Amino acid sequence: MASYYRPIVQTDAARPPDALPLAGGWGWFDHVEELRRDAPPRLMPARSLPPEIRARLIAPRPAIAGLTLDQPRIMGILNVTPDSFSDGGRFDRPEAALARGRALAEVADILDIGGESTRPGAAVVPVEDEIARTAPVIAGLRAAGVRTPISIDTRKAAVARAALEAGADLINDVAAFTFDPGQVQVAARAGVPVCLMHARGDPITMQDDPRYDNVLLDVYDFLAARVAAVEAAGLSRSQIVVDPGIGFGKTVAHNLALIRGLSLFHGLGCAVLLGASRKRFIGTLAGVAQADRRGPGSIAVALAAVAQGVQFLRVHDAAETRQALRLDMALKKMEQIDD
Ligand code: HH2
Repeated sequence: MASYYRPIVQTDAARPPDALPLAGGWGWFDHVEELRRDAPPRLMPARSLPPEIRARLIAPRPAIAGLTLDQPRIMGILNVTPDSFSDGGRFDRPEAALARGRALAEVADILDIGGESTRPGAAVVPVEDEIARTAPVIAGLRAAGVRTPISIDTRKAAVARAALEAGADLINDVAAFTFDPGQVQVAARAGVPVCLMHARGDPITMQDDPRYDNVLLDVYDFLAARVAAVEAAGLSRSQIVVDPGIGFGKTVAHNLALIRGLSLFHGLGCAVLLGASRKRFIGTLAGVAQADRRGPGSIAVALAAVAQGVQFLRVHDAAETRQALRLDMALKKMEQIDD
């Protein structure tokens, strides 16, 4: 049975001389947790890691869409939809979407624009409608002088193509390029970075009793296979972001297991993204029914992800997350303090 290695990430300034840097970022590790399907987890020193995994864990991640990954990056969500689970209908008129996009660009490192809700139970949006919702907003932001990188959140090649033509820089696909066979070619031809997210089933059925043998290892294996597939289609591993897909075919326990184990995904040699913002498990655990009141719980999860070296945080509350990150980075001695 295969072994998987999860670095035990630390950020303390007191660091042993043989500690290894994690992915060129703010974390380091000198121990890893060895995980197997047929045995209990075991702690082992990082010096005993297989060389290939060691190399993937420590290699600095190249910039993605111009963003260096030596610090956590905020991906601000702009849903141009009538029905997204927490902000549906708020920004689906072009003027509202543009105003929101310009405000978000002030605080987020990258904007993620989506025209199809993928909340549990959501139906597929026709391609023309999805293009009509997203491409004009991207073009409008560019025309207004917004230079912040833009990600298009879509499963569909035609939508991604129109978005890239309008000025988008990254394709974020919640189906990890399994929904539309043309999607990978759009990315390969344009040479843009991509985000591959794990989902179990499609949005209509994904929350119907999801089961895994071992959720952390199953999601890791899925992402490893998808990274290999898009690499084979011509994309470079250094331009792939991986995401365990919180809430996409997962129970509360599955989501928690994935968040606790996030640093495992650095072993894929890719930047890691987490999208937990305002999701249902936060409401369940915190007892908050209204999605737009789940900001504090979302920030708690975001900081837990940063503690595991996660490079991208996909969030609704970008300004609040930025504030929390500034403090977190200052406490980790990552921020220049001038006073
Ligand atoms: N979650 C949503 C949509 N896109 N992309 C990535 N990479 N990771 C995620 O976790 C993720 C995602 C769902 O959240 P939201 O966009 O707020 O809602 P909706 O799908 O209802 O528009």
